[in-house]
Amino acid sequence: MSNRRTFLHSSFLGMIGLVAGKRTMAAGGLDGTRKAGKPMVISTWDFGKAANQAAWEILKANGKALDAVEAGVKIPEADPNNHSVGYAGYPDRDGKVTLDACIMDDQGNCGSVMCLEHIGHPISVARLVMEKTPHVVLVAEGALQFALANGFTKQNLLTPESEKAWKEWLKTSKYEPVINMENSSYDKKSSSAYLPGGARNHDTIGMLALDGKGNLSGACTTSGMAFKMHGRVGDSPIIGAGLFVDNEVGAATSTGLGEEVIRIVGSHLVVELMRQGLGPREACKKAVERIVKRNPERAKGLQVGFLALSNKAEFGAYAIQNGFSYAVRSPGEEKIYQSESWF
Ligand code: SD4
Repeated sequence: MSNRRTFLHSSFLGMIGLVAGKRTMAAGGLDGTRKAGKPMVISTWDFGKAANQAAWEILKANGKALDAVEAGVKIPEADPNNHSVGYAGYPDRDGKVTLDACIMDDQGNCGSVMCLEHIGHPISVARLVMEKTPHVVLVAEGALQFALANGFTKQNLLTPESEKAWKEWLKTSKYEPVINMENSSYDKKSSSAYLPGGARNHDTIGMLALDGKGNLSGACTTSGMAFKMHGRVGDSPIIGAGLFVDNEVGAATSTGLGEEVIRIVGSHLVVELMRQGLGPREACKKAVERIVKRNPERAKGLQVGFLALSNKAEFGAYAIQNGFSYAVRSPGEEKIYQSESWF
């Protein structure tokens, strides 16, 4: 009897999911579903496309979602044209490049590094924290010491271009997030045109993957908000805020102004809303609503975007402002979607 009830309940939720999926597809292809059993990977912003490709190489060879997300986000981490992740990330106000990253697998294992300097692939250090220590988080000097002890080598992450941007910023030292800085700063030569006297809201890559065995994993890595206070940590390396994975339900990640995401423990909220039966897009929208409702006037000047993937390969996103994009790679698709937004 109880099995039957469970079956009826899940069938009903499944139907809601299908109907919701169809409705949003019809409304402009902003949300979608894929057949379970087929791998897929999604990630934040336009540059997610190149990252997805690296993850896809692993997924299509029947590899694990965990390996796929690590390999995927290493692409923007090493990209000198990406000023919001890894090498060439914009520094903090003291001129130091400090990186944040976390990773989570289908078993609920997770690892994180915060405020890590001199190491170009913080995501791989986060994975080692997960696999080799009894802890979840290592920060700053301790994280660096752990990385060096495990074979990583020190690297200068501040490129001449990022240094120039920082020096330009020092002339005014304004500290305000810039909406959708992630896409506007990507692959553009740094110049005063991109430094209009304000500190900028960096970008982040958040990546979620479902492998052929139906297991989920996620990774999130960033240099954080440009020209932040030294020691500032955003949502990205915080499990539950910038990333959350629950193999029973789905996974979520976030980008944008991390302080707002931390306040609502955003990615965990999205996954829990999915557990209650909302589709990924609807769950992301509810999380956005939580931020907007707190202060609707202030929300007009903020950007936060959520991206989610269910264990049935349904995906969706929602942002406060127009302009948040995400990249999808699956057996039949390689595409950049524009997220719907509150404003
Ligand atoms: C942070 N969420 O450090 C990151 C930055 C980001 O788009 O994602 N910007 O707050």
